[in-house]
Formats: sequence, structure tokens, C-alpha cells
Amino acid sequence: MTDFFKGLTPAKYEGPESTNPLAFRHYNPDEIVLGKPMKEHLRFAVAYWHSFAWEGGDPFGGRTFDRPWFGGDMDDARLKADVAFELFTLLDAPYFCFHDADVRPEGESYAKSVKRLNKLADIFEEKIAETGTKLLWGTANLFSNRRFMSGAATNPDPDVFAYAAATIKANMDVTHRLGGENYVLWGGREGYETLLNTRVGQEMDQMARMLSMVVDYKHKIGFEGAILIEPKPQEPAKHQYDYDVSTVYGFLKKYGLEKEVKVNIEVGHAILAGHTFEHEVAMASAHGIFGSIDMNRNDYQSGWDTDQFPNNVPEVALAYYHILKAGGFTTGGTNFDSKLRRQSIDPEDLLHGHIGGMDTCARGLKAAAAIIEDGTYDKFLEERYAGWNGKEAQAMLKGERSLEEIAARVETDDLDPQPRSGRQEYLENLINRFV
Ligand code: XUL
Ligand code: CO
Repeated sequence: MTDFFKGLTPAKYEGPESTNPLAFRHYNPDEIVLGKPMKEHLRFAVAYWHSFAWEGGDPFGGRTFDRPWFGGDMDDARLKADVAFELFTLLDAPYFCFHDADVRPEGESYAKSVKRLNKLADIFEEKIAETGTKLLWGTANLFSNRRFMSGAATNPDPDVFAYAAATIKANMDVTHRLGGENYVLWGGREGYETLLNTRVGQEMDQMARMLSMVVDYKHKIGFEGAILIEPKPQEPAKHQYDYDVSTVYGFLKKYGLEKEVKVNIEVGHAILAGHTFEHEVAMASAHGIFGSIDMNRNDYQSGWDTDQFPNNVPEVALAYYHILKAGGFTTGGTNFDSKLRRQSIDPEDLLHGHIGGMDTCARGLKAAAAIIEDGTYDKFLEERYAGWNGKEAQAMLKGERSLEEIAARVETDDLDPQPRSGRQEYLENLINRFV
């Protein structure tokens, strides 16, 4: 044990009446919701980068956090790993996620960086066995180092493409070795700052080539997890190719990868793309590519990706409603891609952030389950589309009628469809009964 979380004890479920700020009031891991324990629905993960690697800087000021591992050598990396697994244990978090750059100091060469990554993976292997916390997903950081400033897969320099490919390989190997359940690709630099210096067609071909190699390699090494793309419209690049879920789907379809790759959807990224989070989940489900979620929230006034812990139950409830309707998570889970505010400098703040986030998600999940169990809402939707069950409607949908045939029927039957209320206010009131 380190003394980082000195005096803090594992968070326990104490029920909604508890006034203990370090207890769960809604997340009760073993409570059965729609036939299975809450923890199996939610599959929480802690993100290494925000909680252990981020130093609390902003564009106007540097480090505000004072962490004993910020020296950045291999001993510090080991200490960071010790503290990370202590937090997972205090929260009883079933999963964690990391980038290579979060866990190991960069080496002077590719080979040295990989060697260090593998050292950390040895440590993780032991800790996973010891604590039972598992790896939800691994990923490569292909955006912080200056070599990636003009992109990784989409870089105009093929040597950078090669370096990125090698880095992804190393991270897939480690993710596979650690029993990771997914491998994520988020392309913060896969886009452009100005079209003046960019060939978008060529860059998208490069990106698809990289993704195809990732899929091939996954099969070659027998990695059974899902390959996930994480959409985001911009930030850090001014425009990113993985703009939103539907853009990613079109990209996958164009390059024949739509059966191989799914999406990891992040709340804040959905907002930046001008959508709601539930919109992105619903679209992924409709396209058949729903994989996992990065849970957080954006500040609605700021216009950038603030990665705050979630605390809006009605929003989270609608997202979990769509996740449940999509069949729930299989390999995916709820990863807290959420960070403390830079003034929240105490170790205890890491607990407040995660406990509040886990409770918010638990309330959202329970509300979503209650909406489904009640059935009124699903029945409304069923009835709204019931006309499509008719014989002629089905024939139109299946492509058994041409435009001329339909035109003839409209004329013969003298069709005169009457508008029906969409009942938005009724539905908003209905949903409010559960949140
Ligand atoms: C950045 C972001 C990343 C990915 C993993 O906005 O969300 O942390 O989740 O690279
Ligand atoms: Co994310």
C-alpha cells in the first residue's frame, strides 16, 4: 500500500438516505436491474489518463496537482500504477483503460518505449490477478508527441504512418496479453488545421489502410475483443475525419469495415458534434455498430471538451435507455473519460468525482429500466409506427412496389392521410415520471 489515499476506506453502498459523501447512494453493484446485477449492466472503468497522468494544466497555467509520481521515470510509473490500482480497489471498479503514454515514460527510441510499455504490462498483469480489476480497453496515444503533430495514420510523411502502425501493434499486443476486452482508436490528429495543406481523399485512404491492418492483426493474434473507433468532430484538430457516429459508419462502409469495427461514443464529443449523447447511441444502434461509451459531460457554456464527471440524471437515463434497447453492453462498458477540475487537488477529490459519476449512472440506468418495465413509452412508439405492419406498407418497405404502383394506389384509393400529434410534451412528461 502507498500512503496516497491515506485514511480513505473503500466506498460502500449505503442507500439514498446516506449523508456520507464517500458512500454510494444509488450504485449498488449486486442489485438486480432487468434481471442482472447493476455492475454487469454498467461495467464501469476508470481512465488512467485523467486520474493519474493529467497534471491539472490549462492554456494559461501549468500543473496544479502535486502527485508523487510526476517525476516521470520508471520508478514513478510503478508508483503511479500502485496508486491507480488502489483507486480501482477503493471504488471496486471492475475495469480500467489506458494509453501507452499514460503508463510509461517515453523512451529515446521506439524499441525503448515498447520495452517500457511491456514492463508496465508485467506489473499490470500481476495487479489484475491480485485485485480482479480488468482491462476494458487499451489504446495508443498518437496525438501528444510532436512527431504526430500532422497526424498519425493521416500524416503526409509515410515514416510517421509506419511509426504509428508499429505503436498500435505494440499496444494491441499488450491489450491482448492483459485480457483487454476492446481496443480503441481515437484520432485527435487525424484531420486538418487547414485544407490549404491537406489532401483529404488521400488522408482518408491512409486512415482506412491503417484500420484494415488493425483488423487483420486482431484476427492474426486471436484478439477476441472489439475494435472501436471513437468519433469526435474537432479538438485538437480543427476538423477530424471521425466527426460523429454516422460519419464513421459511412467511412467504415466505404472501406468495407462496417462488420469489423464498432464505435466508442463519448458524451462530450456528441455535444461538440451538435448532437445529444442519446442521438449518437441511437444512431450507432441503428447502424449496428454500438460498442462502448466514454462517460462524462461538457460545460454547456464553454464550447469545448471539458470532460467533467457526469451529474445530469435525465440525460444519462435517456442514453442508458437506448443502450438497453440496443441489447446492452457486450464487450463495452462505461468508461469515465472524466477529469477533476484543476482546483480539485486532493486525493479524496478522485473519489468524489467517481462516486458521484457512478451514482449518476446508476440512477440513469434504474430510470431507463423503469421506463422499459412500465412499457407505456415503448407502447407509444409501437403504435406510432403500427401502420407499417399493414400489408401494403410492408410491400413498399420491402421494395415490392414501384413508384408508379404506389401512385396508382394513392389515386384509386383516394388516399388522404390525416396528420397525428407527435405528442412531444406528453412524452417529456411521461419520461419525467421516471427521472
Ligand atoms: C479525447 C478522448 C480520448 C480517448 C482515448 O477527447 O476522448 O481520451 O478516449 O484516446
Ligand atoms: Co474519450
